Amino acid sequence: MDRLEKIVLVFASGLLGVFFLALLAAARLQKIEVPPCLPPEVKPFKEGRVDTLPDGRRQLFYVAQMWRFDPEVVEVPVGKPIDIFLSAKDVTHGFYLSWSNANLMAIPGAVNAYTVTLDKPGVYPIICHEYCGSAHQNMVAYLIAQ
Ligand SMILES: [Cu+2]
Repeated sequence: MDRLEKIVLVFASGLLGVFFLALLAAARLQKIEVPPCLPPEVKPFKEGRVDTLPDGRRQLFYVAQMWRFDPEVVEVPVGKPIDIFLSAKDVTHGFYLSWSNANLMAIPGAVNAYTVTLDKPGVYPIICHEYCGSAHQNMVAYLIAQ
């Protein structure tokens, strides 16, 4: 191997290491974490519901189906964590909670989850971002934070 090739190889490897460390640092600063596995007792569900835990924490179980989310309108407290569980009845749908990092796929037979805290009061639309059929654009629900 030529000396220049070795230098380029060492430089490229070092740069790769710097990029990787920058990625880890950015993820840590942004508090981005790999989502944890769901507990085994969380099974796919067919009906949407809202649970309030004894400490006041809300758990929202959303079911996506052509062309709506169930539940459609939910009131949540501002500044408290909200656990979102999501499943689908028919086909794959999307779930994007506007002005937040909650962006999930609703997959039939599976449950996806995310925890979000809404710090400002307001109406947060939830939209389907996966084309799921002819009335896909009507698929919207609302979280009302107050
Ligand atoms: Cu959809």
